[in-house]
Amino acid sequence: MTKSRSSVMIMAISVFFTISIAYFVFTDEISAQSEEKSFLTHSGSVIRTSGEILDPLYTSATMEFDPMDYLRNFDYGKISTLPDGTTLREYTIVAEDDKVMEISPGIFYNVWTYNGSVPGPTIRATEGDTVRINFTNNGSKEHTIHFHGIHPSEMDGVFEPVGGNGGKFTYEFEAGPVGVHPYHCHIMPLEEHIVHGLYGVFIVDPKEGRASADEMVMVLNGFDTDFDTENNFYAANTIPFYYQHHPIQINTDELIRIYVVNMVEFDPINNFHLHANLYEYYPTGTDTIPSFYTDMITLSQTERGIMEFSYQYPGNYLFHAHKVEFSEKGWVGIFQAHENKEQKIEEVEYGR
Ligand SMILES: [Cu+2]
Repeated sequence: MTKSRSSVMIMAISVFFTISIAYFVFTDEISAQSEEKSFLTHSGSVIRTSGEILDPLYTSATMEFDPMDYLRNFDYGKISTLPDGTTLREYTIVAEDDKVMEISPGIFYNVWTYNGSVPGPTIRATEGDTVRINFTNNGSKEHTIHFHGIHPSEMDGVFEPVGGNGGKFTYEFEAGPVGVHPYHCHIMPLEEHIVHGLYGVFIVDPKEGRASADEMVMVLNGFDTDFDTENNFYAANTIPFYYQHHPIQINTDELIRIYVVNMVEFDPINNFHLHANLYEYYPTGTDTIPSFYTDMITLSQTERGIMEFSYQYPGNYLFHAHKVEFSEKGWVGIFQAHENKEQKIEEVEYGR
């Protein structure tokens, strides 16, 4: 009787201690997980986090980006014909500066976006078309869109800051010259507005078109996630290593055309090396005759051009920055070439 009573007592005490320990352990863990902290970014925005600076809580402002979707996505605008018979292309671009994107697993960064994306949409028009951009700034700061190309001063997106919280401006100009051009915000401090993601690509096609090809856009970009004016990550199209883990599918004997734009800040140069092949290179895409036949180009800030090539043999082919630091921090990808017996490559020429 005494023995069983003491057993019950021991059991009761054990249960009490187990519950107490569990209470302290779990409540501690629960409070650690649910504890939210505010983090002030150098851009002045406040991000709520679960305690780790690089681990903000997902919110409605968390943005998703699909580099495979971006790669071959061109925005030709809403097309209509003007009274003089020329083509009008209208685009809507909305700027925001409160989005958070997981640019690498566990690395969250406050991105500033055109149409909710970094880079913004690839605007595409034909030489001589009227381009009309209906711009709304839904950010908290002033922003603009500065297009590279030829246009009147007041359409340059420099001296007409567009106020936040719904400010509007209509950019209108004739598309030209033929080529591939960047567009980006031009509010000071410029570096801050660009590196957060306010940039995109503007393609002007020649009236006679180009030879049919599998066309892609690659924006070479980087992210300074610890705000020390040095990039921590590099990429072709925003997400480090994306095209290495998700190779770009292409066909052999098919012309590949890449519109490449270097938007990396802080580092004076970037470059593009293609494996087991060479490409025709048209700097800025303005000429109809390629300037180089090479496997390596070097690009400074906003330098860009058009690359054309095809693969003869099926297989996996790397492309990457030959500045090894950049490729080791994400600027690397793979083309996976598949046998293509039906479609033979066509000569690249204009006027067809
Ligand atoms: Cu801006």
